[in-house]
Amino acid sequence: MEMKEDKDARWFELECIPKDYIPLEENRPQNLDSPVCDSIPVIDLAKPNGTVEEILKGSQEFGFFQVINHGIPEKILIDALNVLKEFFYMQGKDAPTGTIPDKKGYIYNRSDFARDGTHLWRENLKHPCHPLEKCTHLWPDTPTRYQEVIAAYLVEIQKLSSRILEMIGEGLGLEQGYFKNTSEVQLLSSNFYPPCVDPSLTLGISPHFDTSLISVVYQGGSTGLQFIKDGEWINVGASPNAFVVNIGNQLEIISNRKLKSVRHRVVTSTHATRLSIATFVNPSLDCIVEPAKVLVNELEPSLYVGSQYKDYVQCTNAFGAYTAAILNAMQ
Ligand SMILES: O=C(O)CCC(=O)C(=O)O
Repeated sequence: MEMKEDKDARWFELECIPKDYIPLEENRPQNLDSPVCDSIPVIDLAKPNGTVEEILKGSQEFGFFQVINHGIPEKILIDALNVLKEFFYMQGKDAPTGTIPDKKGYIYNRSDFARDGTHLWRENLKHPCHPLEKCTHLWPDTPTRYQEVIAAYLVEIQKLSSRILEMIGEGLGLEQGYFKNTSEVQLLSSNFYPPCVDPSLTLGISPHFDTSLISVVYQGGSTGLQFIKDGEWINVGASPNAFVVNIGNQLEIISNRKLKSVRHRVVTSTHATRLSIATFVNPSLDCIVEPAKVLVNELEPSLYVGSQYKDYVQCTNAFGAYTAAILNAMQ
């Protein structure tokens, strides 16, 4: 690996890609010229009618949709992206990575590992967020504005995700407030993907499904997020000010597979940096997740056996190497 001359160069400022960042051939990004998908619904939440149907359509056909005119002040979004950018830039070459559960309740990782053992081309910060008032003091305290800015962001995400889940519930024919006391914005995972000299060789995040009910991603108009449709990788595209929402495994179960949890990944770019803030809206840990009773009948029998969300997370090792630490922090 050849580093640039500059003694302050970061780990990604390389002339060529180290071998341990290159997955096996069959796991590499392949076709990077995938079409930008212009047919995932971009839903205007300020519209008086039709939003529930559009959300359902996006969730059934693609497992993905975007929302605009969501009512979250732009300043809150920009502040959140900026404070995270500052956080990632402050991490020097020697910053400790990994779990620091005794000191702080967050996990920072520089180029962590994919399940196949190769490094991902990203830095990542994760922390629990529920209940907010018990978590904020455990998050990074530098930059000094971090806790305040991210707490303000998460209050808005809580409101937005409740609104979206309520609309999904309505579209599925569930009783009003179905998700109200059983869903939580549990985890924030922020990703910094620096430019990479050869994006065909590396992955920002390998293909995966989310274990959430829904995931709400703010990407500030950047690209790189892709999902699979009919065997092809499709770019989500970048609508500035929009949130990308995708259906996770728990909602696929509750909807008795009427809604789709879809595999997705992040590819890198030669010139652009991607910074994203993913928030996972999950069932409460002790919640039994199973197909909603009103969606099960003789013609459409239950496709899943119910299980407690906590057990699901443990059995599927939902957060990889950090599953135990994250579960611990969330209890
Ligand atoms: O949008 C991103 O950068 C990644 C979102 C994602 O797939 C994840 O955090 O699991």
